[in-house]
Amino acid sequence: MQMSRLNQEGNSNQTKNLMRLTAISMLLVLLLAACGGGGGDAAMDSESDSGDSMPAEEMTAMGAGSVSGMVMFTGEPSERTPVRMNDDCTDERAEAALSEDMIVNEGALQNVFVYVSAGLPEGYSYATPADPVVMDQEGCMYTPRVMGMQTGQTIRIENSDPFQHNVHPVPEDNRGFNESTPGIGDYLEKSFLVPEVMISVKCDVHSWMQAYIGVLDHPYFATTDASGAFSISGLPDGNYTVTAWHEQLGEQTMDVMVVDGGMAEANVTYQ
Ligand SMILES: [Cu+2]
Repeated sequence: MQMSRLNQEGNSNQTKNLMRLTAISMLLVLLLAACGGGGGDAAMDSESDSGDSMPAEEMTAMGAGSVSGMVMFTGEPSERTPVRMNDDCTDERAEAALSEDMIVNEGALQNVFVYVSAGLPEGYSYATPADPVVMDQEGCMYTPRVMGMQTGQTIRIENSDPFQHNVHPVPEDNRGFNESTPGIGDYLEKSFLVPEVMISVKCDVHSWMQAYIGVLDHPYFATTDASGAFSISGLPDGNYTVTAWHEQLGEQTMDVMVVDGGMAEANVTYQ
């Protein structure tokens, strides 16, 4: 009698745990889908449900302020040219890829990595996001080409192509690697432990493949979109140096002041 009650309780606890796990998994799947996180199989860590909770001393460095702006290019942009690929790759694509080292849309410069490079309050550390950042290899190009992540955060490098890519970052301060993603659905999960802007990523099979990853020990970074816009939020009040990095046009810095949790505007012009 007692045994069977214990068993029942055990079973119902198991059922509860199972339901909880299922709910968490479903939430993660929804979140991933909402972020447009591409295909691949969903081998996920179901314990990463507490991504938003941070220890108190890390919370205090977060603020309500932001730095937003536009990055423009005033020169004559060179025309984007079709990327020459091998047959495997062209067969995989609906249309030819265009070069991405300089993407200018009506004067707005895309793929500029913008980050806070000085001025953050000292003595704080910033929680490492539980969610990975995702980079895909699709049609023999990296998506995104330019991205940021935090030290210790996981980067999940997916392969959406039915053939091999190898992933070969060449950092100076971090540990590099050179590993294969043999086919569609394969992925690597890696992290970088030291701040480094930028880490160049290449594929030794397809020489034109190129990506850049900015690694920082704080969350205050962004990449300009097709309209040249960026926004860095969650900043405490203070005076900051913001640096903009572009793979062809180099770096620019500017000073901004965040007051009363408001928005500081920081526009960058490359000539
Ligand atoms: Cu490749």
